Amino acid sequence: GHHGAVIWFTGLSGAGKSTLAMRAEQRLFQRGFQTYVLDGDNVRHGLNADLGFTPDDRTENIRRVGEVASLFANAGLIVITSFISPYRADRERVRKAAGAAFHEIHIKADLAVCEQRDPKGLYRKARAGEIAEFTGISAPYEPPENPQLVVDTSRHNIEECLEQIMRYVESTIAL
Ligand code: GGZ
Repeated sequence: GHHGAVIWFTGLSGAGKSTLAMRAEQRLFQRGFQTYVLDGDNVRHGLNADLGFTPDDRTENIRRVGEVASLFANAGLIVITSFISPYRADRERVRKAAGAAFHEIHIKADLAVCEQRDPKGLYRKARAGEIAEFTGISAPYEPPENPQLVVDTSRHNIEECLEQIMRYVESTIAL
């Protein structure tokens, strides 16, 4: 299909990836595009239920998500993926596989802001040593060097961030 694309969100836990993915999906759907969000909720409980959060497991998580996203994009969908995807090399591998249809969007927020939000209490648990290898606390996050778009959720509210994403998508993908 002509409109297939992979919109790849990357960012820390609590940065706002899932919220923005759902909101962008709604907007695109209203405009008549076929869209689908891949995130931990629909992938880590099923396809990737065998994977945890070791470096190797995260790499495999992202590899599989990239393959599925590419298939959906080839079928004409605008796929939005919402994973921390902390390793640059993993994201670059997906970019190479998906080609021109790949759009990397950094959903950016300072660690301190994410930790302050802590919507699921995971940062608190990570600080207490109850969760090992937690991204930003005891596991790395490698920010993108040349993302197609950076959306800073610590400086802009959700609506403004959504507008930035939609402006990018409408000017480059969903024309
Ligand atoms: C990071 C973790 C961890 C560890 C559980 N590190 O805020 P959330 O809860 O809903 O999103 C996080 C999600 C991250 O899964 P991803 O598939 O996006 O990660 S990756 O791309 O790195 O493979 C968080 C929760 O799972 N979570 N343990 N140790 N986030």
